[in-house]
Amino acid sequence: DGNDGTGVLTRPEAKTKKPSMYKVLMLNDDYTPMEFVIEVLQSFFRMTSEQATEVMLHVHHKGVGICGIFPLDIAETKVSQVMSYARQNQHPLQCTLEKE
Ligand code: TYC
Repeated sequence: DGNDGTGVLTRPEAKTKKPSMYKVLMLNDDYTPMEFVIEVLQSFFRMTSEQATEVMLHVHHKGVGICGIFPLDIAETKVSQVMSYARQNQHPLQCTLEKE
């Protein structure tokens, strides 16, 4: 198969190829309440209140943080859900995607 000279024809790496993964990022702003960000992280990313608080504070201090890493379709759905929920509640919270 070109790797070990045994002429084996199977290519396990081709069969087990993983999908590209995407980071869902949360961006800081000056207006969205901390409690709202924590609620979003718990509702849409299945975090405990402790995990959600940790991620929210990281974003608050560093400007950006990772909510999770997902296949593209899931990541896109998470971003839409967060953006829609933030808009419904009139918060400027921004969420975006980045290829891992
Ligand atoms: N900076 C916001 C505040 O002081 C809190 C906040 C944290 C907003 C994380 C957005 O993604 C965010 N109320």
